[in-house]
Amino acid sequence: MITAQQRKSRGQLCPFTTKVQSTSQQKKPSVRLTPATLLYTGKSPDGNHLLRSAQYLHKELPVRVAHRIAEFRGLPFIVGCNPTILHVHELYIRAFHLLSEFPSIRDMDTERQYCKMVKTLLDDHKDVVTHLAEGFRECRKHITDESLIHNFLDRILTSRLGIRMLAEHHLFLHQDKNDSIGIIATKMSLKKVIEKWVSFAREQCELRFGYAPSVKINGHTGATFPYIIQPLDYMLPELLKNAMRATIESHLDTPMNLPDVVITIASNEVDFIIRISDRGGGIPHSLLKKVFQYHFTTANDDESVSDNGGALGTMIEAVNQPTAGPLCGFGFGLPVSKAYAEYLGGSISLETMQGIGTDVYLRLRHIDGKQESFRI
Ligand code: ADP
Ligand code: K
Ligand code: MG
Repeated sequence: MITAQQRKSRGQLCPFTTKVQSTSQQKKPSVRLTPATLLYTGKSPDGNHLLRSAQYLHKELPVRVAHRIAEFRGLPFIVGCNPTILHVHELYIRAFHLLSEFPSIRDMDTERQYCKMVKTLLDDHKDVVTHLAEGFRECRKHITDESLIHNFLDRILTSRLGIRMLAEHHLFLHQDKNDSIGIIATKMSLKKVIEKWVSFAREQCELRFGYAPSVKINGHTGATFPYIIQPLDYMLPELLKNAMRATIESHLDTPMNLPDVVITIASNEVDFIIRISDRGGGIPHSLLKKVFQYHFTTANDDESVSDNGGALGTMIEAVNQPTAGPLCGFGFGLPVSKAYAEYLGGSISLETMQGIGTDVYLRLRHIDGKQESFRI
């Protein structure tokens, strides 16, 4: 048994002795697809498209997981030793073994086995975001270079989003639906997706306070277009929750007279924009620079982390989400949403009027637009 101290003195960065034959995979570049490729790889009645899709995943997933393992190994020793982070690192190593040792997929029987394994892996990894949030919260005090944690989290979380979208796309290809191809909703109504999360966020507020701000949606409310709903299912509740919480907290003395949260939708040939405007008092000058930092939060502990279902925290554990987990008050809402938006070729920007309220702009590229959107 080698102690952590001994490993440290041997100059190992990370407390791992498990051998992973991932070096060759770590050198391989990942093959990222455009959503258009996912959309237009034709369906064939003999299921040949399923075989080709599974073969792509079979080659691609181990490469992506190997890249993440390399990043875990590059973490400072003190961080890599954190038991929660170590646990996630181990999950990735296990996933790497399962994925890379799976036999070549040449028939539908093997393909079915492969799907089963991928489904189990998705499930095993569902709490990874929460674990990373917890792990880094415990050990970030030892790290002087803030950007090290920020960049690591940006990369692992967006890579995870990509892996999950690809895996779910393949699994969903098995379903025969009129309004979707794999993970792509071919006629997504943006307003409907927003409304789903508005009701959810309002319900959570009502559970906690007994009331919630009303929401108005205007602009291109009739817009429908092909898009991938999963990342919206993460970003929208986070942004709505922030707007509602600010609205409630800045009007504690007039709960029956809350200003509306106003959402404006715009859709054009290149992208679509969602603006969420609240009159929640704005973000103080002194905090503005920090809100996009991982772990920065003004939620106090009793209303957040300890209260997993709390309206003020992240509500996502209540629904089956790709990033499910009690992230309440972890201060992950804005930074993760921003990382996702940028991964999807878009952006999140924030304009605040101190003393009045905040406008958040979520801008995303169309996947069937005039310009290339992004690669998954
Ligand atoms: P959390 O919601 O867990 O605190 P976020 O990253 O979502 O983490 O937000 C970080 C902080 O930014 C919040 O705690 C809050 O202080 C501030 N904030 C975010 N959105 C708004 C908003 N619309 N109005 C006022 N403050 C906001
Ligand atoms: K934050
Ligand atoms: Mg939040």
